[in-house]
Amino acid sequence: MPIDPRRLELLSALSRKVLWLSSWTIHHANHVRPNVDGLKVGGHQASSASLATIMSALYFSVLKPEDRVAVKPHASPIFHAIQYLFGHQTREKLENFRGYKGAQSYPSRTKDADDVDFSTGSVGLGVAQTLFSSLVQDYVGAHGFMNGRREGRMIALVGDAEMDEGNIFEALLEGWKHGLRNTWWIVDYNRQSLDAVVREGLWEKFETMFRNFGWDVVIVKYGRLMQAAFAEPGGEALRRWIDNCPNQVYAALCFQGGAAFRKRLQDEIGDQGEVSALIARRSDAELLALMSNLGGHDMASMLEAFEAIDHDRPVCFIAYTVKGVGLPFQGHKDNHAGLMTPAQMEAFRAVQNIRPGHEWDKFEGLAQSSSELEAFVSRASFIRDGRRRLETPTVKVPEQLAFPAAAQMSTQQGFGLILNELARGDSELASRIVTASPDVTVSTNLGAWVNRRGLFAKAAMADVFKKEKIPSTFTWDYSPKGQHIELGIAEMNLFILLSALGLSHSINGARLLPVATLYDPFIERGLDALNYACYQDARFMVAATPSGITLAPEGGAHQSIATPLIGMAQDGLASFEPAFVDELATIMRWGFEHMQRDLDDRGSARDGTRSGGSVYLRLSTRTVEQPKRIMTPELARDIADGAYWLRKPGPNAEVVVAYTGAVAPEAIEAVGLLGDSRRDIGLLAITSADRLHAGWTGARRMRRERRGAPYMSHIETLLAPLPRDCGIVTVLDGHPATLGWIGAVCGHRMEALGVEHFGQTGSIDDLYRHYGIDANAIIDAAEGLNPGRPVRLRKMAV
Ligand SMILES: Cc1ncc(C[n+]2csc(CCOP(=O)(O)OP(=O)(O)O)c2C)c(N)n1
Ligand SMILES: [Mg+2]
Repeated sequence: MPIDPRRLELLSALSRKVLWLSSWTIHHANHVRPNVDGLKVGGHQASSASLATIMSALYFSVLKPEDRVAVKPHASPIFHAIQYLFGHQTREKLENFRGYKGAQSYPSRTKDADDVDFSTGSVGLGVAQTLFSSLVQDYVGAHGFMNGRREGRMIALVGDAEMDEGNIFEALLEGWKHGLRNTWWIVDYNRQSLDAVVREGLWEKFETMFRNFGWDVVIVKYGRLMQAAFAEPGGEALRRWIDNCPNQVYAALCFQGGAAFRKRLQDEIGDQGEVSALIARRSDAELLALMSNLGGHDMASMLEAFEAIDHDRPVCFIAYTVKGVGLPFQGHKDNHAGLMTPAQMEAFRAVQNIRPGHEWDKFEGLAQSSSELEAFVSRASFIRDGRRRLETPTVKVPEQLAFPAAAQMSTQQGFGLILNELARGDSELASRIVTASPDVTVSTNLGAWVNRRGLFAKAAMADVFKKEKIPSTFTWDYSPKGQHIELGIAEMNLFILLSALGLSHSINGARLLPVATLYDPFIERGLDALNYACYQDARFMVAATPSGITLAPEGGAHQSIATPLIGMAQDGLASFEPAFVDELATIMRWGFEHMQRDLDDRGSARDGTRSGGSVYLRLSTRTVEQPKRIMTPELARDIADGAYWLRKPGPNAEVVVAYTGAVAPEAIEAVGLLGDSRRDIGLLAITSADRLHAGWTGARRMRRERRGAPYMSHIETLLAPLPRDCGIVTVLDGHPATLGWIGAVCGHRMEALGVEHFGQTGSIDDLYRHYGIDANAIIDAAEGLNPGRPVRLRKMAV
């Protein structure tokens, strides 16, 4: 269907306006707003210009309210400008672009006020997030959670150099396995990266690769001006020249301008009658307009490309563009951080007809009437349903999570048992849990849950082994009602999937409670994706197991040391390392509520800790004797807050041993042996170094801010009664710095034991002795801190 010329004209005008506003935003940040740092805001102007037409086409015309978009990080000024025209972004925040509480340099779900769908910034992640969000939408639909909401398309605006990020390819594979639909990736093929011009012929690689994965590929290379010129006599020769022109040369000529293009064309094509006449008919300015009229800058071509899609298969659009188009540094290989000088800005202002003092007027300088433009913008279907964050009621969490008690268990085993109990029941909580694992479902004890709840796939697929009656512990049945998403090994995919699942309450209006497993050391493999998931406030629970050197016989390569510190340092992630299964059940119960709690910047009234977020459980395969006790509400609260006395010290305490996780038996044994020679010893069970530390720093901050207020953190309350000369020995199977701060809480001398090197294999006893976290090492440390009567009995080597 031909495109209505009026619509085309209005959209083209808006795209010019958006380019002006984004340029002015950046100019303002550099030259108008007092800039005390003298720092220049770069990296946006040229990248943004690339996408002005495409994004205007999308937001003002093509997008539906149910669509969700990940915008290329450096196109953020264009995004903010579009939102400004919709009335969803303020002039004040644009004037304060990149400033304190101003519009963000990269679109941010949590920090921007203008309805960002997905945070981007670390290139590659936003792209893959759209793919996983589409899978999550399918999951939500298959489980009947759509609530009448229409299916949306998940759309990524992708930089061509962004395609170098490996996580995009990992995601493509997963998308193919899961029958991806409703996903559009629009590659801004400006053939430039940050440093330079990209390799020749990349588009061919993209094309074959996407087709290979079952995607539709649409190449939008020539704009309308070009197409008209190709139809003129001699046009074919011009097209051949354009097709054969190397990226570097084309970019350089775009920068140099019409006269340079003319000279180059004359030199290379020579005097060939018709094509020479075609070129000669155009002024330098017209020739430059023609040569930079690539598909991605041509409103009609982009609208046609988008509107021609009549299926829900995934589509990759490769849109040819010029980086910085329309600006003085267009095509220059150094333009990534390019800024217009004040003089260039004045020239640009003149071309755009912007009167001084009217820079922020919405439709200033456009030939079309403001009221018509305003009406057109307000009719955009994108904004039809209002703001885009959906509200979702929380899912009730039972008072306690049950598990069959046993005298000896590991936390990993307990995790499997707790989920198995949930899977047996019919609670609402269980119906909203989605599990996921990157090919370690069975080895992380998720098997029992999967046996009961099944694997998710859009089409049912029976377990052949079961059908053939071949005995197997695990049933591998896929169906649309399944509640486990099995992924390939790539951990990046796991965390991006968690990010998508964990935003479902806001994106799809359907609350899901994602629970994932992976091996603890491989957290580092997916760390950036984990960080981004937290940054955009996705909510999930991740059980990382096995961990530390405790997995001794498994081999040195899988041991993890740094993960407790990652857990502490990662914003938005509450980390726990329980020793016993009743602690784990308490933490998971707390976690399911924490995952659903709204973020409150003020934090908890006691110590300022965050009110909601995701949860990281660092678990172990070590079988440990379990305490027999009743989980009182006080104990449950202490476990969630991070610590409790397993043996409460008296008023004359000489030594306290504080441990975390799988080394509980060593700590208990050391305290027993120390007890022979000392009267007053304490044993502190630390379930979360992270929450303890956050509470401690939070309470100090609150006391400073509100002088005299009686804010006390949990760890201060626990340690305050200890005499000043009491020594504290901390121990964990992880980096000693995790607990190494505890002496500073009330000024106690301390010794922090932990693991600083890894890679050795052996039995748990061998390795604990080797790395100095066994009972004897704890005793040695205690004696070093507080010399008293020496301990007579030592743990004997076995
Ligand atoms: C993971 C990551 N590495 C590096 C960067 C720094 N960086 C920002 S933009 C960019 C180049 C982007 O090129 P392209 O995707 O082609 O976008 P263009 O600027 O050409 O539009 C780089 C390397 C980043 N943001 N994220
Ligand atoms: Mg590029």
